[in-house]
Amino acid sequence: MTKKVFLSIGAEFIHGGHVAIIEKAAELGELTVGVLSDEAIMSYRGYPVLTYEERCKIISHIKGVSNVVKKDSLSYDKVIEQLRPDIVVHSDHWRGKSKEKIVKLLEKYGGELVEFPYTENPEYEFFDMRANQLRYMPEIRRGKLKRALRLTERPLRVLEAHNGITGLIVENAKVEKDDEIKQFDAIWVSSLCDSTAKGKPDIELVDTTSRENTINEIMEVTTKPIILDGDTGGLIEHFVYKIKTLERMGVSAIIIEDKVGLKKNSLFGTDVQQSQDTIEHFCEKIRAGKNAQTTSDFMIIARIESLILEQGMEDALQRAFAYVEAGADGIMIHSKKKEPAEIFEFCEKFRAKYEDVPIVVVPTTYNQITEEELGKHGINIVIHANHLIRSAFPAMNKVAHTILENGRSLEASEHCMPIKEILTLI
Ligand code: SPV
Ligand code: MG
Repeated sequence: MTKKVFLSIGAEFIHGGHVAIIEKAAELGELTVGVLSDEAIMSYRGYPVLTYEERCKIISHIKGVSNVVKKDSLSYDKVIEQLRPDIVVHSDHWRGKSKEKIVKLLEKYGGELVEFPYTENPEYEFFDMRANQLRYMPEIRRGKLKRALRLTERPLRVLEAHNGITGLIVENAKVEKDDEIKQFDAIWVSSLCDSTAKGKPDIELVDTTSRENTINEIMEVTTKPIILDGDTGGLIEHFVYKIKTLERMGVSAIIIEDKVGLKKNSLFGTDVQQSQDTIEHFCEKIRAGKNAQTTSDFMIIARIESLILEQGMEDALQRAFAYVEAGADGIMIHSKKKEPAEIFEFCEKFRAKYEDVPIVVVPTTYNQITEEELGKHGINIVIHANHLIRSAFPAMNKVAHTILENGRSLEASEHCMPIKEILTLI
C-alpha cells in the first residue's frame, strides 16, 4: 500500500533546495506538504513577503506533491493527529525539543520519522540572504502592520525602540514556549523615549529631522513595521509633508494625539497645563493627512486624550466616532489609571458601533493586565511604550556611580556585558 508521507515547508521563497527535498520525500509515498500559515511564519520570522496563498500555489505545482495542507503552527501535534502520516520527513537540523515530540507522536500508531541530511549550499544561502534583504525595503515594510492586523486574532505586541541597539533588541527578542515562538510584531518610536535618549523633555522639542534620523537608525538594522508616535502631528500645513516623508521611508503608521499648544507627556495627566484640540480642528488634521497619503498601506491613528485630561467617557467616545468618520485608520485610547476599567468601558462602547476599526492601548500604568486579556476586550495593538529606556537608565546610572565610588571600574563589571560579547553582538 502507498505510504502517506508528510513534509512541512516553512520557507517563504522556494528554491532548488526545497524542490530536491520534495522530490526525495515523494519517492517514499504519497506526499502531503504542510505549508506554514502567514501567522505561523509571522510568529518566528515576521510577516512573510509571499502570502500563504501564493506559497501554496507554487508548492502545489511542484512535481511529486500530491496534497497541500495548511500548517497553522510550528508544532506538529495537530497535523500528525489529523493526517496520521506513515512517514514524516524532516532535515537533520532541529530546533529545541521538536524531534523528541514528533517521534513520540508517531510512535503512538507506528509512524516513522525519516531524516534527510541538511545540505549546505552557498548558492541557496546567498538566495536566502537576498530574500531576507527584501524585508528591509520600505515598500515591503510599510504594509506589514495593516496585513498583520488583518491576519491575527490576537493583539499585536509592540515594544519601543529609540536607536539601533534597542531596535535590534525588539527585532531579535524571541521566547520559545510550548513549541511556539513569541516575538514582537512591531516597533514603537516613542516621543518620550526619543526625547529622553537625547536628554530632553517630551514637549515636541526634538524636531522632525531628528525624529526621522532615529527612525532611519532603527530601520537600518530591523525589518519589523514601525509605528511612530507623532505627538500632535504639528501644524496641519506641516503634517501633510510629514505623512509623505514617513510613507516614503517605509513607516507603517503614525499616531497623533488630540492636543494643542505646548504638549506634555500624557502620564502627567492634569498635574500640568495641557489643552485638548477641538473635534473639528483635529478632524481637519486627520482628513488632510489622509488626503496627502499616497499608498493604501499607511495608517493614521487618532489618539484620544479625554480620559487623561478627565473629560469623561462621553467626550472620548464622541471624539472616537468623529475621528473615524474623518478617516482615521484606528483609535488609540490612553489612560493613566492604575486599573483598566475605563479602557474596557471605552472598548465595549466603541465596539458597539465599530466592530473592526483597530484599537490601540498603552498599558503603562495598568500593566498588570496581559496582552491576552486586553485582546478579549477587542484591543488590537498593545504598545509597551517606554520599557527599554527605563530599564537601561538605572543600570547605566549604577555603573557611573560605582566607578566614582571606587575610583576604578572593576566593581562595575558585574553590571556590564563582557567585552567579547559586545564585540560580537552586532
Ligand atoms: C510615548 O511613548 O511617548 C507616548 C506614550 O506618547 S505615553 O508616554 O504614555 O504618553
Ligand atoms: Mg509620546
